[in-house]
Order: sequence, then C-alpha cells, then structure tokens
Amino acid sequence: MPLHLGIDASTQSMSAVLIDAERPECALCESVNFERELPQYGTSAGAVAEEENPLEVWSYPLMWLDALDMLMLKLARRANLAEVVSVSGDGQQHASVWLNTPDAFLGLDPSKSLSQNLRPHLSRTRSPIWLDASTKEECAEMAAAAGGDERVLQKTGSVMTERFTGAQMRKIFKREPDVWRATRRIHLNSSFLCSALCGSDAPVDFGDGAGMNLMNLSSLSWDADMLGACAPNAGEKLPKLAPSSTVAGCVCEYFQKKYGFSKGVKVAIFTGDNPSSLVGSGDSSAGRATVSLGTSDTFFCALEKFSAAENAHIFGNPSGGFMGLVCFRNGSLARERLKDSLGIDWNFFDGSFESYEPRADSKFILPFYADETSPKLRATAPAFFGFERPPEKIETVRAFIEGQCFNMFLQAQRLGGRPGKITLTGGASKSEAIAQCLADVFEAEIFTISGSVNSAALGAAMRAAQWGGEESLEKLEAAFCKKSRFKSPRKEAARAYEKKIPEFAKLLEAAAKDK
Ligand code: XUL
Repeated sequence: MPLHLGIDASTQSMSAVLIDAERPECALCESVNFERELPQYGTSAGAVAEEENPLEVWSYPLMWLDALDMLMLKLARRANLAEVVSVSGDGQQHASVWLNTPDAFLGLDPSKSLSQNLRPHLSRTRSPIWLDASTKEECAEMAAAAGGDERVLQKTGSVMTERFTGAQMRKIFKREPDVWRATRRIHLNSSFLCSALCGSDAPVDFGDGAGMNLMNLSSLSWDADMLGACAPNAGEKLPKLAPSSTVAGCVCEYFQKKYGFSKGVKVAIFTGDNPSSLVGSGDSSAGRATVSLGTSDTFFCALEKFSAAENAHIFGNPSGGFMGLVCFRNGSLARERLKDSLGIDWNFFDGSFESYEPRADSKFILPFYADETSPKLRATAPAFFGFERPPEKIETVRAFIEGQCFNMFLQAQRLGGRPGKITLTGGASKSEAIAQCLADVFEAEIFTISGSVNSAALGAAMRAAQWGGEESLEKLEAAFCKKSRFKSPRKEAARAYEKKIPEFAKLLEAAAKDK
C-alpha cells in the first residue's frame, strides 16, 4: 500500500500522520511532546523566555532534530516505513535556524543522531520563534529604510512585524556580529527540517517565505529593498524560494538505513503551519474560510490574488494563489477570564445562545482584556457601551461573544469577499454559542471537521500525496476533510447584526485611535 507521510513541527510538539489515499479511515498518528519527552532542553511548552526580558523567546533546533529522530522511531515501531512513497511537512512560522554552511545536510551519518550530525554546523544554538516580540526597534528601522509601513505592506503582504524573520535577522546582525559573519545559511524551521530529511539544502516555500517581511508577493522572489533594509549580505544567506508544489529531493540515506525508508521516496518542500492547516481543513479554494479558536484566535482563507490588507498577513497558499490570515490576541484566554470573572462554567457560556434572539439595540462590549493586534489597540479590560444598568451575566456573555465575532467579521472583511462556509477548528470549536454567533454575523454555514487528526499534519500528508504521489486535491479533500454542518445563519439575527456591526465598528475605531 503506498503511504504518504506528513510531519508537523509545531511550537509544543512534533506530530506525524501517515495516510493511505484509498483507506482514509486508517490514518496513523504519532507525536513527540517537547517539554515532556525532551526535558533536557528545559523548555516550557516548547519555548524559553528570557527571564529579564520576557519579550525575547526562543527554542532549540537541536531539540527539533532529536524530536524528528524520536518521531521516526515511534513510527517505525508501528508501521512499515518501506511503504512510504512521499513525505512533506510544515513548521511553526517565522522561526529561523542559523548554520555556518549550506552543505550541512550532505552525508548525514546514520551511526550518529541528527543533532550530533548537525550540531557542528549551527552558528547559533537558539532559534528565535514566533512568540518573540523583542524587535520593535528593528521593525521601525526596516520600515523607515524600505520607504514606510504602507510600502512594506504592499511589497510583503504584512507591515513590519516583530515575530517575522526579517526583523529577527536584523536584530542578530546588530547584536551578534560574530554570529552574523559566521552564518552562511538561514533556514526557517520548515525548510531546515525538510533539508535534514532530504540530506540537502531545501528551498523555502511561498507559504512560509511570506512570513519573513523579505519576500515580494508580486514577484514571488526575495525583495532587494527589504533585504537591504534587513542587513548586509542578507540575501546570500537565504535559501532559494520555490512554489509549494516543488519536490526538493528524496528521503536521504540516513532515514533509509535507520528507519527503513525505501530509496526514491519523494519529499515535497515543507510549508508553514497555517498554510498547511488551510490544506488540512479542506479550505484551499476561495469562498471558504477557517476560524481556529485557540490561545489566540485566527481567521484564514484562500485568496485568488495578492491584495494587501491592514491588520492581516498575506502568505502563499500551498495549493496556488495566496491566503489571508488575521490573528486575534484576545482569544481563548480572554474568554476564560470572562468566565472566571463572572463565576460561570463553560456550560453556561456555551448555552448562552440557546433561545436567544438578537435585537438591533446599541448594547456592545469591546471584548479585550489585553492589547489587541487586530485592530491595534491598548486594553486591560472589556469596555461596556449602551447598558443602562449592570447587565445580567447572560447578557454579558452574549455581548462579549458578539464583540469577538463582530471584530473578526470587520477584520476579515478587509481581505475581500465573504466566505459562505466556515470551518471551525481549535479548542473552543465545540462551543454552540460561538458557532451560532459566527453563523449569524458572517451569514455563513459553520462546519466542524469530523476526524481528530491535527489539520496542519493532515495538510502536510495531503501535500505529500498530491505533489510527491500524484493524488488529486479533490480526491484527498473528499477522503480526509469530511465535515459536519454545525450551525446555520438565522435570517432575523443576521438582519439585527447588519445594523449593529457599523455601530460597533465606530466604537472600535475610537478605541484604536486612543491607543
Ligand atoms: C502566524 C504565527 C503563528 C505560528 C505558530 O503568523 O505566528 O500562528 O505560525 O503557530
């Protein structure tokens, strides 16, 4: 049976899913949790924050390599890896890996571990990751050098963003000149792991490359102005850019000898975790969107054309074209704080839309407990508007959820189009209240994914099957992205919200101005 392997290198763990396109029910999943299974690195949920400056957050490339060895060992115990015909993967976006040579991956020795093989080639043992927010100064410098925020947005699909790799590279160039000089290759987490797998220097795909503020989304190449704004010789240190459909090579001898892979197993280049989730959620084509409700909430959707949008990030869509992503900092943590402050439980929270008929009144909550990124505003507590008396608990919950959904709708609208179908994923995706409110606010059908496979890892396995194994995306989506309809929009509620949303937008705008 030809099997396709997807590897998802996320922040807290590395997971694998092995699929057979003819037998979708038999997907095999394995995972390595960084904090628990690789305690020697001392990470907390896969990351380390600097004690004196918690804005600085990193992880360890050697830990990721140890996890890859561990994951392969676990897989080899449960499956015959000689049956794998193609592999692909994805990684947390923005994280950079610093190497003293692009040839580091050649001739990996199977008598040693991956980390032993590659340790001598790291010019820096730490990898700044997406949780790092320490590059405010470098963002300002790069924006100024490249002609201002708007120009950077139009070129790279995002304004200068602290966690993005370009600003992180500039920071290391400024503060660690020896490291900068010694470095001849800067990989992303995704292209680094792909390189290890095929034993050669792999390209960065358009999906993950767009998360660096260095790629020009019109020409799909490294942008000379952005590279110039970043640091001297930055371009020479980066891998090539390539479409996500590129086959980088074959699984190298290291994995053949150690874990039983066959010769000639194709490796489709890795992408970022969000682009991979777009594929794994079955939302690769325009007109649909995914809402992931997690620590922070994200909204993302496929876009046919590149069009920059304020507060959004545009990345390459692995299936062709682009994708827009909006990230909301006040997600599950904000909902949890509301629940705790009201002394209610999740059943009360989730049941709050049962027999609720929204009216077009002017009662609103701006649902932010902390500074928000979309839109950019400062906040420490939710703000109440239009309530004559302190609201009942249930009223508070409803207005809070409405506030989150109104904001998501307003920010998502900037990406153009209106999704008729939304797939809900993430921890809070079972919430009846949030699902109903999203359905009414977006006037969209809400679906949840039937299987329990993590959507990024599944997307990676689907990409392996598509580009390395020649399966069609349509067939893969029909087999692996089965969804159930969860909630439908209600006409009356949608009409009420149509009136309320412009009023909410004004309150939001005023709050953002005050920042
Ligand atoms: C996206 C982002 C995160 C990471 C980790 O811009 O920073 O979603 O990809 O999941």
